[in-house]
Amino acid sequence: MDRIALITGITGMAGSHLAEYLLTQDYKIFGLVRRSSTDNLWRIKKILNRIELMNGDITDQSSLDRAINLIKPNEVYNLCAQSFVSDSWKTPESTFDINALGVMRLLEATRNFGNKDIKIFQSSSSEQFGRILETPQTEETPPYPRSPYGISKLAGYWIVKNWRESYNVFASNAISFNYTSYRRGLEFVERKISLGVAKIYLGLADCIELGNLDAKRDWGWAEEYVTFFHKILQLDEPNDFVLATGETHSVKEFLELAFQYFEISDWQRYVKQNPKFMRPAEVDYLCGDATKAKEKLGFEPKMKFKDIVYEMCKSDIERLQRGDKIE
Ligand code: GDR
Repeated sequence: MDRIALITGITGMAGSHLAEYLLTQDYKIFGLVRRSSTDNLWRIKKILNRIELMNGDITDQSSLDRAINLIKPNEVYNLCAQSFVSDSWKTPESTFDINALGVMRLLEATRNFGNKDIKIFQSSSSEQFGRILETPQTEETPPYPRSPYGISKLAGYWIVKNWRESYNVFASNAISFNYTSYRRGLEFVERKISLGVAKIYLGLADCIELGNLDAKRDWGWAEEYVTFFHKILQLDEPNDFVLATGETHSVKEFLELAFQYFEISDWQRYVKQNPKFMRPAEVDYLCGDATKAKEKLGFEPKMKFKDIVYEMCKSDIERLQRGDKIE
């Protein structure tokens, strides 16, 4: 019999890639969507006829109870989030409501349903390490979040651990470092760069405005990472894993490579720094150590930094040249 997966955040980058992957593994897939995300279906357009969408909201306990009761999933992947760190200073309460209390509600919904065999995956974040206390960061590195977003994700992470220890449920975290793909939202720095530089190349823009170019991140590829979200739930025991490449690069290096892809050498003249894009508190440096995931899951990311930058640039120039709607 097919296994049943419920994905929250299915309209997002990670959710859409995970849904596609689980289809190849013969899952029946349900996606929980808010009414407002139904006009945001471009990432799952290709698979809409192979999945089922159900209205629900991570901030509404009764809608989660109803979804779990109706779907009776074997696996639940919680990928919905207010995922833009910058916005979390503007909407701290709703960020916490979605990213932290939402996790609690989902765990309670599966507990209320009463089936202990349901496995739950929580998408946690390297933002919990914030002002890092050691390098590289592992599952054991103490947290020091630097934004309302980081705090909310850290709370979600601990909610999973506590529900696991309190109720013996199968709930696991991936502490994913930045991962991206050609489906990345326009507000995130990788996509801002790939689209911005592609527009400069085509003469559609004369500059790109960014914030802090010195921030360093450990960038991986979303299509690879989501396959390990699935693997985490196939283990015999619930557990928490850092997913990271172990390589770190600055925003500036991302920019340099993007301009290199388009063979533009004097790139500095096209880049403006705008204080609007600086954050009240910054995460300066992240670099993950995924040894545990390597050992227990066979995690070995193949897409390297340059491949990632080039792939994103390629996708954006093709979209612009085809005249696609940019989203
Ligand atoms: P991040 O991603 O905060 O790491 O969280 P983001 O792409 O927003 O920022 C990365 C770094 O780039 C710097 N930066 C800019 N960022 C944006 N968005 N726009 C700019 O113009 C800009 N200029 C410089 C930022 O200051 C920052 O240092 C991502 C999200 O996907 C989270 O949901 C996820 O949990 C973490 O990664 C792991």
